[in-house]
Amino acid sequence: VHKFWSTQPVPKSSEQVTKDGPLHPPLAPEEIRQEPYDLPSGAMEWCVVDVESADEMKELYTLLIENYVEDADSMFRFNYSVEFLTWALMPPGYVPDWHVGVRDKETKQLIAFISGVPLDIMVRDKTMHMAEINFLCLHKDLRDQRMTPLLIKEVTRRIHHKGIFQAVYTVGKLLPKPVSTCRYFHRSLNPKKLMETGFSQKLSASDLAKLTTALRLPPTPSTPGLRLMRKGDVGQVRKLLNRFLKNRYEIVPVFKTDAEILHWLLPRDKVVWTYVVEDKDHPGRITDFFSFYSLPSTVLKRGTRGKDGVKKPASAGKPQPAYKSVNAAYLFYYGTKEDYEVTLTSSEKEACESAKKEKALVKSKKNDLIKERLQSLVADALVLARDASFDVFNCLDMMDNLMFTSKLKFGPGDGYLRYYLYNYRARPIESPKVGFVML
Ligand code: EN5
Repeated sequence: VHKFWSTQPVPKSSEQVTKDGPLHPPLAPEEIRQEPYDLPSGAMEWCVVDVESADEMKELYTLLIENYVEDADSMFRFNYSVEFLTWALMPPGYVPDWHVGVRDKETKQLIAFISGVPLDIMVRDKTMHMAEINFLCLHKDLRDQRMTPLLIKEVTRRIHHKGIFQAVYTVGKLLPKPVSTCRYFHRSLNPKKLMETGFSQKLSASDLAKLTTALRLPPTPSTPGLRLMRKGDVGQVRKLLNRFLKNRYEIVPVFKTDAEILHWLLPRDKVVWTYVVEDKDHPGRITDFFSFYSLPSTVLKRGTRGKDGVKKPASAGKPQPAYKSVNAAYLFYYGTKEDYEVTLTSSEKEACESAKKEKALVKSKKNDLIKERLQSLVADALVLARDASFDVFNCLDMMDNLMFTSKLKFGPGDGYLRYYLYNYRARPIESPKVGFVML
């Protein structure tokens, strides 16, 4: 059933993984193929997409806006901006050679792409150098020609040449075999536009008015000391984030240098927003931060789902919408100091019969404080995203996100994101234990 994946170092779909470890050991240099794989037709050639060239980035942008990921009903397609792609593909230590393209020999048109970028990932206290694979895209006219296996094998070959034998990737679809499955959650900021584009359910005028009221957000953020992140915060944010991730989750990136934090989190115009909370009692001390990034989706066709959820012909209803895209903010990393002071009242202490029970109570109270803190931080993120003209705020059910989703009126979407590891078998990870966000 999986002509390609059955040849690759990934667990079988039927396999019950009970022990973590690589499927094969590092390869010796002579075991790694020297030449690029042959393309299926002489009319195509491999190329490197130069991320420093504005023209080539525009070509990549165009390939993706026309051919990249869509939702299950083909109503929306991701529309990554050039600035976003530049950010995603140029982290510290990036390898130009891992930005693999395929061109039509004759016209030089870019017809396929796959990328890798290096990063360190920790899976349950084992830290590994890996490649993060993203933006696999094949022109719609070239589908079903067994090109995808070639793109994957070619980028793998180039990664092997740098002495890296593990990779991480996310896909909406089910393949052999996810280490984790996350679900998308959405929080409407502009319910009328979401409804008119078919992103959310059609409502009557009165139901829409009620919903708009229910979703109203405060005029300004509520957290004292909240401000945009600056360069001087990088060191503290790195410490805070690495500690927060490592303490709480089972698959996390490890930010080895300040340069990586600067790259991934320092605010970038129209790409990524990061806010920190500066402690009023200790000026300069950062206690929390959160970030979100911008990823619009092109509206492909009008919403065809009626109130009853039944699909109607595309021609039914009102005229074509005035909207070309939905502006979505996606929650990125966040962190908070976990050293919350918890003291039990004497009556609470009496109610605990053992030291063990007391410890458990302290732990659950700390957890309640973290939960309240995350609720206020993400509530502020919603306000800031609304003010930056986003229509919807998205996240997955990963990390501690379920601590704030219902309170802040997020609802589950129809999309899932599966996490995969290449050449590393790992016991399944529940979505709240995933601490790694992929763009
Ligand atoms: C890259 N490594 O399916 C691979 N999006 O829910 C990336 N649904 O936007 C793979 N279908 O639920 C990415 N509205 C896989 C995801 C691909 C994109 C995708 C889903 C995620 C999505 C929307 C629109 C559905 C349109 C019909 C959705 C409901 C919104 C509603 C708002 C209010 C609260 C309840 C939910």
